[in-house]
Amino acid sequence: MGHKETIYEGILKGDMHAVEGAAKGGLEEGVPAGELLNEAMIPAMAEVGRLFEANEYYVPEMLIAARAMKAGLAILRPELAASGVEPKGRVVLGTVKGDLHDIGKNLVAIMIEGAGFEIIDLGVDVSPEAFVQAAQEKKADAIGLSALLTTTMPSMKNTIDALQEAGIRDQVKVVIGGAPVTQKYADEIGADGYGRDAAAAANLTKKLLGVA
Ligand code: B1M
Repeated sequence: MGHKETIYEGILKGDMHAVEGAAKGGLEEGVPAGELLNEAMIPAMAEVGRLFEANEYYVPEMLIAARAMKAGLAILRPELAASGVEPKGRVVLGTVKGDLHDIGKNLVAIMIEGAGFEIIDLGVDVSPEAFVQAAQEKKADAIGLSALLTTTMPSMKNTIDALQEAGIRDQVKVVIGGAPVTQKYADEIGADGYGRDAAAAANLTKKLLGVA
């Protein structure tokens, strides 16, 4: 089995050691990190989602698959993000309050880092106040909000409102995304843009911050 197949199968089985080993092996053999990500990791996670929706996987299977994916991402991260130049701007990123999903957010972080920005990753379950505080302290150029649950999407609007109240809304661009999020929702809550996936989020950040 090749490295990509091992990564794919390893994520489905939740075998983090297999995924780590294959990610390292692939890189050592010169397989581009983006190829390992786009052709093995992301499709594997999509399959996990399909199996969950078909009631073939339950939360424990999802959890160990997610852990395996994160282990693989940790190996790819330096390769994906290697830019070696001064950051083009600072982006505060997090999954909104009440939401613990971070796989997509971590991918967005990697892609935005890869586009040359510094990422300040606040993790998951981030309150509007914490986003505002980080934006002020780090002098962020943009804020990225991720939500995977329809029930946590309103926290995106709450965060934009909190930025407004703190008087810094016009100093930061707000990019939102996550499976249930749409451009329509972004328009409704006054976000600056919506990224369908991690690559779109990185392109949008570049565009909004005027980076070629
Ligand atoms: Co959860 N979960 N989960 N889950 N989970 C979903 C999201 C769900 C759709 C599954 C389902 O029912 N079909 C469903 C949400 C339903 C809804 O609200 N409409 C759901 C549910 C219900 C739940 C729980 C409530 C389950 C329970 O406990 N009964 C619970 C909630 C916990 C909480 O957050 N408070 C829960 C828990 C979990 C786990 C912890 C077990 C695990 C998360 C582990 C982790 O993240 N560390 C998990 C997982 C893995 C999933 C699924 C299977 C996969 C999510 C994922 O990682 N996808 C998911 C089903 C699915 O999506 N089909 C599901 C892969 C990832 C690469 O894609 O995150 O969409 P995604 O990110 C993409 C884009 O959306 C976009 O770019 C990314 C990369 O291309 N993107 C952005 C994301 N953020 C962005 C930000 C941007 C721009 C683009 O700008 C800043």
